[in-house]
Order: sequence, then C-alpha cells, then structure tokens
Amino acid sequence: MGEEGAQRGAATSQVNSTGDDQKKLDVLSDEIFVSVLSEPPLLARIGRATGPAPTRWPGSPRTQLPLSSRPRARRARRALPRPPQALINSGACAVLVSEERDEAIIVPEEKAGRFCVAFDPLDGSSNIDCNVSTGTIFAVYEKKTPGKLGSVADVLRVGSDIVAAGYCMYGAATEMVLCFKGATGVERFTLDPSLGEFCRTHSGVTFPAGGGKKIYSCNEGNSPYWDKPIQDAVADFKVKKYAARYVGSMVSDVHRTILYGGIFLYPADTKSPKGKLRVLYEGFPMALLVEAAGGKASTGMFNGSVQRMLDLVPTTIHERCPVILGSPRDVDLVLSRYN
Ligand code: FDP
Repeated sequence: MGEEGAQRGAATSQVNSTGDDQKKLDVLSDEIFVSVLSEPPLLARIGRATGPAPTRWPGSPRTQLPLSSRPRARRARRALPRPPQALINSGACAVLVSEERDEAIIVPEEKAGRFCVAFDPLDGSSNIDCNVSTGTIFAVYEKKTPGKLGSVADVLRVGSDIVAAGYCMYGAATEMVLCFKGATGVERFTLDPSLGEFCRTHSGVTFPAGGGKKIYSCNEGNSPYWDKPIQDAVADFKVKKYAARYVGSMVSDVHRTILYGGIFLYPADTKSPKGKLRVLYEGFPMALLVEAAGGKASTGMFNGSVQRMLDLVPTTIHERCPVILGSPRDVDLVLSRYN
C-alpha cells in the first residue's frame, strides 16, 4: 500500500454505525461500493439469473463482472458521484444498507429498481494497518414491498429470503465468491489485473468430503465469557487434535473454512450477548454461501434457542448475531453440546 495506503488505513477518529472504529479505507470502500452499484450490469445479470430456482452463475467461464478492480476503483474515486445521485441513476436498487451508514438508503421512487443490497464494504478493517487480508461481503434481496418505493422492510426479513450473496477477498490474489439461493456449490472468480476482469476459476465448490482439515477458528481470548457448550466443544476440538487458525478477518477465515474444511465461530458471550458480527451483511450472506457449499450455519444458543442462521428475522439493519459455521462434521459437534 505504501505511504498513501498506510494513510488510508489510518482511523478517521470516528466510529461507524455499529460502534466500530472507522478507517479512511472503510469510508472509501463504502463510497466505491455504492458507486459501483450505480452501474446496472451486475444486478442486471443477477436479475436475469434469479428465476424461480436459480442454481448456476450465468455466462461463460470468463464471466466479466464490473466489481471493483483497482483501475475502476481509482476512476470511481476521481469521478465519484454522490451516493444518492448514483442510486438515482442506477435503476437497479431500491434499498441499500451499508455497515458504514447509520440509515438505509432508500432510492427515490422514480428510479427505484428490483433489488436491495446489504453490504459490509470493508470487513476486517482492523487488519488494514498490518496488511492482513480484508474483504467485502454482500447479500442481495428482491424488493417485496408493493409499489416502486422500497423500505427497510425489504431487508428486515428472514435470511432465507436472500437471492444471492458473495464476498470479495483482498489477499495474495483478489478473489470473489458468489452463490445464488438454492445453488449447489459456490462460484469462485479471481481478478485478472491485466484484464481488469474477474475470471471464473472454480464452479460448484463445496466443502471437502468428510469435513476436510481439522481446523477450529475463533477468538479464543473470549473463551472465559463463552457459554459452557461452546467452551466444551472447543475443548473437544483440542482433544481431537484440531489446529487453531484465526486471521480475525471474517472473509479470510470463512474462505479458508469453505476451501479447507473445519469450523469458524464467533459465538455470543457474556460481554456481547448478541455476538459481534452483523446479521445482514456478515451472518446472512456467509450462511447462504456456507449452506450452498454443503456446510451448516447456526447461531448457537441465542435468545433462548439454538437457531439456523438463515431462520433469523432481524428487526434493525445493524443487528448483531452469534455465528457458528463450517463443515457439518464440526458444526454438529458444537450443536450436540447443547443437547
Ligand atoms: P473487524 O473488526 O476488523 O472489521 O466484524 C468485523 C470483524 O473484523 C470480522 O471481520 C472479524 O471476524 C471479527 O470482526 C474479528 O473480531 P475480533 O477482533 O473480536 O476477534
């Protein structure tokens, strides 16, 4: 990133809508994401593909997707329209929810489109200053409120209503992983910087058979505050000689979990009874992807019961929830501790 990059990583001295420290790169990523959503092709592609039972990403293996490549990001930054103006011109979106904005953006009626998107523009941003992988996470809904104008009710609905979800990971390579509701497997794309395009590299990706590598991934510093079933399950993993791996950047930890196997946990604890991660743009999209890949996603014990993540119905846009996801082998081990 160099000096300029380091400055972008610097905190803005603000906290975002969920009370986390906000970095300059958080704000820039939010602006770019909203700006990119002003260009309809991605959502138009999703629109073409979301029939009654979408299962495959449309198009050739070299699918061109207009998400942020670096040149595009620079262009977008220079000529960035003010977000509401971008949405007015889009015609694709009715409602946008960003981690970096307190309120949902409701697109004016005359330009409102068919989709609603909840996104975390830069997840794992506490890792920016030490150059550890970060990511972008998003979930797409179809608007359901009658009339042209959307409302927050279009995103405050059961998680299984999501029609598509994905993340980008900014690591050694820039990768994007997507799925549609009802898909078997997730689709992997890698950015080819020479083309400025994402090229599909893997289709129908699922968890390794049998659960894959024995890896548990959590912030174990919180273990004194976990409930006993979580403490016991993690103790079980150690007895079974699982390896511990925790980047502390959800996209990276979930990406590794899908590709290698194992489990990722950010459970509720006595300090944070609702957990840390956000329902709309962390829990739900990752749950859709993990289930599409043949895994499981649960809240663990939350509000008095153990729940499937996608059965939650959030009541506010920045709501949090505990997250336990991964291979069925390992998620079932955790859930069995609640029996
Ligand atoms: P970050 O605070 O760096 O943005 O919800 C955000 C998140 O990172 C996730 O990406 C990550 O999994 C988690 O928080 C890490 O939290 P801890 O530092 O408490 O482990």
